[in-house]
Amino acid sequence: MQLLTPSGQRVAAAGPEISAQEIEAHIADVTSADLSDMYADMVIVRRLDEEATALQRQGELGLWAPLRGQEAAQVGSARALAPDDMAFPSYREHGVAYCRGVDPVAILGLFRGTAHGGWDPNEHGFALYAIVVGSQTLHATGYAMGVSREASQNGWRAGQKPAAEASKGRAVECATIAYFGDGASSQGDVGEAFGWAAVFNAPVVFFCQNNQYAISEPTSRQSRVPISHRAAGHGFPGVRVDGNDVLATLAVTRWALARARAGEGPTLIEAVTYRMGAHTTADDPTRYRDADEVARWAERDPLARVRAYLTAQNALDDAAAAAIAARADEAATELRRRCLALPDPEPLSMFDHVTVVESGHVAAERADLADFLGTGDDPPAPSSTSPRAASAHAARPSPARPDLAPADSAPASSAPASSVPASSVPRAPSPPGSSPPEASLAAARSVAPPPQTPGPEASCPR
Ligand SMILES: Cc1ncc(C[n+]2csc(CCOP(=O)(O)OP(=O)(O)O)c2C)c(N)n1
Ligand SMILES: [Mg+2]
Repeated sequence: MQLLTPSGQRVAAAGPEISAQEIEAHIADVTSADLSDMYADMVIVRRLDEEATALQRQGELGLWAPLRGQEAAQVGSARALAPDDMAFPSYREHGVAYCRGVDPVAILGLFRGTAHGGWDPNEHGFALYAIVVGSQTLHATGYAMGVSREASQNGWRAGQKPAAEASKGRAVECATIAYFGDGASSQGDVGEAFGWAAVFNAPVVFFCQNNQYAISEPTSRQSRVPISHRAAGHGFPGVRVDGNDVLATLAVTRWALARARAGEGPTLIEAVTYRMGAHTTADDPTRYRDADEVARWAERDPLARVRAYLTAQNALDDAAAAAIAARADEAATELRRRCLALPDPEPLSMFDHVTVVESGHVAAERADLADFLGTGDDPPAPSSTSPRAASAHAARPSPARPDLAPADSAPASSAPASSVPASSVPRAPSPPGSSPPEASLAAARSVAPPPQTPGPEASCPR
């Protein structure tokens, strides 16, 4: 389904699941000014993405997953969300994050290694990034099932109408959306999420950005049919939309979210788009795809068509476009400044929020790192003579920033002896139910000795 052609022509669209009338009804309120705002979002998001890529190339981020080419799929779908809706992203949804009000520097902290999460999912209706491909579709389905249950327990909410057929489920106040990729569609988790969402009529939208690749694997290696067709086998609608068309993406996502809110259950949207850049900055796409293919997709650029349409409508002139570009540059400069100012965390703090009650193997890893940093029980050997430290350091590339240098050479990384003495490192959690989590955590921290010899848990793969 497409509403804006690559050259910026406004066309009508309909599909087997949605009539043209229905689609138009979902965007009847969208003015040229609204579309211009979405264009600005896309320009800014692309510019921030470029800045993050540059920061990675300069050694300031460990990795970056560029979104270039997917701006319309992300901005169009995110702008369809209501504030109370909940989005479950993968690791490339920087445009959705931007629209949900997540501070871009919080995302950079994740890729710089200064944060494990970076934002409060409840505050933004935007869960933490999921690196385990496809896992977030299960989280989203579970969340949506919880929303349904809450609605059932509380009865109909004010302002909500029951679904036309009561058997189809209850109306809910907030809908859930799960973002995933074409590659993720082959994961068992995603199939399970589809199955559960279908039979429990969960108010969830599965939003697949088919960007044509899962790292180097083309979509043809994931499915013999369009990914949207998979929904039929589960008993819910699947829609294929031009993911480089922000207006069509907005319309289709609004339609699917409305179905969810009305108690009509899940929808699968396949947004057909293209990852213009590398999978991540650790990838070289020239090894597996032709320049011709990239050039063909560049002609379908999601920003260019909106600009062409708005220009033809006299809703965006060169001066207004230049002002948007200047805003984007300012945002990028500010992002860089704040990224470089992010404080390095105390190294052992990485273990603090893994679980409520620390498990034995996390405790062992904590002790191991404390030992490595010279804060353990054993008197720290001079780093220069420590074979483990020496080999670890030899294996690490020289950091671009002196303050990220290995522990023995960087005061900022050398944890003070008082930070977490190894003698207070917990070994194993208290039995479940023996005490409230906080109490058992405190008890575990103060009582349990560190493992003296690595047990089976301590030898888990790193
Ligand atoms: C369960 C799991 N398997 C493998 C990986 C390694 N991996 C990271 S990204 C990726 C490709 C995912 O492709 P796709 O779902 O199309 O998303 P895209 O990166 O294109 O946005 C893979 C296989 C992982 N992170 N998690
Ligand atoms: Mg992909």
